[in-house]
Amino acid sequence: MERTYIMIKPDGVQRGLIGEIVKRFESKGFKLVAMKLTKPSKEHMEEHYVDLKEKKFFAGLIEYMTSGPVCAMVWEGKGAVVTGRKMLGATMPSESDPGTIRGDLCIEVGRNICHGSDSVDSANKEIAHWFPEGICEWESCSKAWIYE
Ligand code: DAT
Ligand code: MG
Repeated sequence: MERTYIMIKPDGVQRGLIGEIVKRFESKGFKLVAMKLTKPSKEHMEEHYVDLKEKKFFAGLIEYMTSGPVCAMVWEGKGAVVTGRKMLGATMPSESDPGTIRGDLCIEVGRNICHGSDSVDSANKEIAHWFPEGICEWESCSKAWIYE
């Protein structure tokens, strides 16, 4: 089953939005298989966003992302990567549709409250980067009521 790395950024944690975001993924039918609150180091965060290191907003992005705890999660389910991105909404909150997490809950790109893997390949890399200890394998009793 596909897995995606979803992270609530420091602004989402500070604004008390962990429950709201977790609720959306749970209600959808995805299964939570890893979760922790952690304050990432600069090096750890730079590695996570290594593909953006040439961008002019990179330094500000790292400062923001290391300014407080993040809620790191792995969610599992059919199409979790693509659907997870749709649930987050567009990167720019001004372009995120109402009904999406960013569309409903934030205003600025530099405070867009959540991260989601953009491909299965990056999900696997991000899960290994954030959860080197591994994830929690478990069977959900609602599986037969979510999948046919
Ligand atoms: P996403 O988080 O939707 O995958 P991304 O990977 O292109 O988007 O960028 C990572 C984060 O960097 C994004 O969530 C917020 C920040 N960012 C992206 N574009 C930006 C910009 N033009 N100005 C400021 N911050 C930006
Ligand atoms: Mg991205």
